Amino acid sequence: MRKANEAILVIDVQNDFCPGGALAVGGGDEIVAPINALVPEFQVRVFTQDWHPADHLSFASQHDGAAPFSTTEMPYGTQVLWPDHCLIGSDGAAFHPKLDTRSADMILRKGFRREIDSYSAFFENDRTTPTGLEGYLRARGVGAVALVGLATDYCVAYSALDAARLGFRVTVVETLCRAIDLEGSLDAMKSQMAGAGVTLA
Ligand code: VGL
Ligand code: ZN
Repeated sequence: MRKANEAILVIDVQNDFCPGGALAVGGGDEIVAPINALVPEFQVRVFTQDWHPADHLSFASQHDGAAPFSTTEMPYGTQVLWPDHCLIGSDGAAFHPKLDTRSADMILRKGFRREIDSYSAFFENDRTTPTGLEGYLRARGVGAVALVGLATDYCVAYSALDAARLGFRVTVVETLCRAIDLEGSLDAMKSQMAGAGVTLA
């Protein structure tokens, strides 16, 4: 059993990020069983769910002529335009059916506002609008977080960087993550995480 001040954050293990999904991450389903085995070791357990309205502005479909995986400038910076994914209430937004969510203390949804994406579990993509997770963890006495899930180079990495910036001790369990890896994004985010003091285990 881990110490009471250590939390596990299970990031976006949802059907759309698994093989067959709208934004499938290679091998996304391989991490489900080992995550199920790891979660019970922690006394604080948060699962996140990417949760978008159908007209979300991170979708290429909302921008005339834009191809999925191209980028656009938003008021808060550069945004990748994704295929439609994780529509609120859809099967694609549901957790992987084998993920044991009974063990979750808290399920945090993010990305539900049309105008702004939210890769991180802590802040929307402006890096300032809080999701409330920091307060939840602090209120429970958490000082360290371990991250697993999808995708290593987007939602996991942004969450890890924000957690480090907020002063949590942060470990990314790389073997229990899988990456999208768009144009070198995996190497870029790994070096950013290392530079921010995140432990890659
Ligand atoms: C994610 C792209 C778009 C993720 C979510 O969970 O890493 N990536 N939305
Ligand atoms: Zn998304």
